[in-house]
Amino acid sequence: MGWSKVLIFAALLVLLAACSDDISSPVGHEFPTKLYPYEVTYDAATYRQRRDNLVQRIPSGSLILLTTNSVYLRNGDVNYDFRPSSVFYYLTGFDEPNAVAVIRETGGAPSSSQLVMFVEQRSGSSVQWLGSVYGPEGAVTYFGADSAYGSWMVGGWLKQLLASGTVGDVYANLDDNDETRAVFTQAGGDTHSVHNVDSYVDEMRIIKDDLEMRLLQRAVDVSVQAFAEGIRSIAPLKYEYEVESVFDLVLRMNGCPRTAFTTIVASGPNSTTIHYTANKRQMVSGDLVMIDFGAEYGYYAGDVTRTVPVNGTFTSEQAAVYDIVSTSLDAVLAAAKPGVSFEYLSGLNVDILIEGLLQKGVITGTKSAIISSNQYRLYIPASLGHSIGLDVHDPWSKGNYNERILRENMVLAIEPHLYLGAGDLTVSPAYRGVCARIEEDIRITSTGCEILSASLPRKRAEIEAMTNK
Ligand SMILES: [Mn+2]
Repeated sequence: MGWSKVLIFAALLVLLAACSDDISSPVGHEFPTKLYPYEVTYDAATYRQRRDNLVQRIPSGSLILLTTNSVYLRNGDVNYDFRPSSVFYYLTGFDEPNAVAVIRETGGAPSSSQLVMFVEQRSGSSVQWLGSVYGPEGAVTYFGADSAYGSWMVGGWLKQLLASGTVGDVYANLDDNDETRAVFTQAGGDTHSVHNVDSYVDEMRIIKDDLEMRLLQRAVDVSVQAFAEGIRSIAPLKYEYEVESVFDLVLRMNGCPRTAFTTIVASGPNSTTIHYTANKRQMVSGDLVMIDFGAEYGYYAGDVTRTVPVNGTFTSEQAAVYDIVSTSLDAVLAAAKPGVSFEYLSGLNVDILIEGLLQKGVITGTKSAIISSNQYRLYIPASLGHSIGLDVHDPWSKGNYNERILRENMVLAIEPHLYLGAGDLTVSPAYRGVCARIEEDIRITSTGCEILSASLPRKRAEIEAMTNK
């Protein structure tokens, strides 16, 4: 290395040191939610805006009570990794365990929100063993709390407030975290009506804001990169978990702490099990392997599926089934735009898939009879898709989401599939046990949709070209 290079290298080190100073907090804790080297995603204004939005949706004078996950025991003295509750995180951006948030409106027109937080405090040997936490000071400085206290104070504080006669009904994240009701009851909350706030927050979560879009795109990008490496690693005689390990490596190398859900690597006969997660079979030439994988980045979920021939070439039956699914996906993506109902897209998907099966002689009968008798559910057992976000099956999945009308900035996973059972006598023998699913993540734009996972090929010939032949 010449002197000029040494100087450039030294200058880079100084620059990196300066960057890392920018993202450190004075309380000796890493800046909130530093998810990727030198990328700061914490955005207090966005979370405040969500709280302001929420208080305008629920009756005036109400109190919103939110808790997040604890750290849960796995076995012995080993804990599961902590992951915040989604509704709590959506409204606070706070990602330490055992915290409570109380949100109230400030009054005025339009009304805005006030946030009181109760967070973990550490000192002495607990800092030595576990590291520092934000503490009440950090909750105010970085998370926009108007006031903050140690977690141990929440019971007394809440009891006093509920007894003051200034609080109307209580809205709590009851589904999001099952510890919220206990906090409420311990504070003598029986005197107040408690409602579930989750459905109000769910309506907000369905439309993604700019911060969410950035995190979702990153989660999808890492997922796509994992597929690019993972598909290359598929070969006869490899075990399913070997392929899974390649996905996991790419995930961790990209700053993602974990997958958004348990990875499915389902080869051969396992592919007929929709949620197969054991991933321990040795794959053989002639199998198809269905891989459903999603990275979690900044607590947002990617969710992508590809179906790949283990030896690099689809058989003619596998190719026929794959192409039917691929044709339907193309049609659904072309039709997805604001104003279109999810029910319409689901119907379009079923029409195309059943027509394809009939045309190829995979099944016999008439399309109308197969649909009206629900026979089609044998081959299309799952939904066409779902919303993704902080949860891989985002709130959209609750209730009758078929009635949902697509709107701009909804983000959906679209996953047409055909599952032809190994023992299904309605299916022509050569096609029994053949399953294919292809899943893309999309954002609804003002005029159509943008495929967030577009850089991962999905056409049959492209998939064949990607495999390790
Ligand atoms: Mn999915």
